[in-house]
Amino acid sequence: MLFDILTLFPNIFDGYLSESLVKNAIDRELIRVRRYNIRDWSTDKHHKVDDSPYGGGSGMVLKVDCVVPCVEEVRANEENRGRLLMMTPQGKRIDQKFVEELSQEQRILLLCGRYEGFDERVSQILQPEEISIGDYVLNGGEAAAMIIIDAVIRLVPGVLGDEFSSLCDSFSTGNRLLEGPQYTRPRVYRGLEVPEILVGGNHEQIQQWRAEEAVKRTEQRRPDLFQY
Ligand code: 6GU
Repeated sequence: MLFDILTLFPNIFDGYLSESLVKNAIDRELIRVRRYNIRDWSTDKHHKVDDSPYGGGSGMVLKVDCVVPCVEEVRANEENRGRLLMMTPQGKRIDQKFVEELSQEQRILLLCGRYEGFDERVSQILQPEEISIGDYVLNGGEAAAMIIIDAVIRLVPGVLGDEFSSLCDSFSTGNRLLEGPQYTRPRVYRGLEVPEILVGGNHEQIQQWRAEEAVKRTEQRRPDLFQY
């Protein structure tokens, strides 16, 4: 799976891409992540990428004549044109179902904005899928792009050690429950004991207990997910 990130701040991703599961997935060539600096497509002698809005108002708007050529060139550098996602708080709010859908793609392009947003003609010309990660405003789309990559690669075969574990994720297709409590050693800490049933070794009973705890927790914390 190939991710192309188009951003004004490619270095924001350095830490994320160089640690843990993501690094491992890249090293094992299960995913590829390429970054492009939108500024490299500025034709202006000062490498300007934004300008003040027509009609006045605060903030700066990303210039259509940088963003469109950037996306078009990056898109054309592979046979597969990929799925173009524009990060914006005005987009469709994504969920696990959308993430599952993305995990089936060969190529995903993540267009990250900064400042007050993109010139409207970027959307008119490129017709990206505009997506949001929730009802709050970020300074830029970069954090959202990392969240999307993070959620999607869990579902790419081989990325997690245990294929089963992403199938059991809360919010996945076929699972509308939060997970119940988990414990590891020590068995007693500050007087708090691990539930007896988990150390008893009866796997049927343990499964049963976990299923009940998952239901309880979902009822308590996310009644909106819970359907009887
Ligand atoms: Cl995807 N981008 C920005 N800039 N803000 C957001 C967002 C995305 N999702 C929620 N807020």
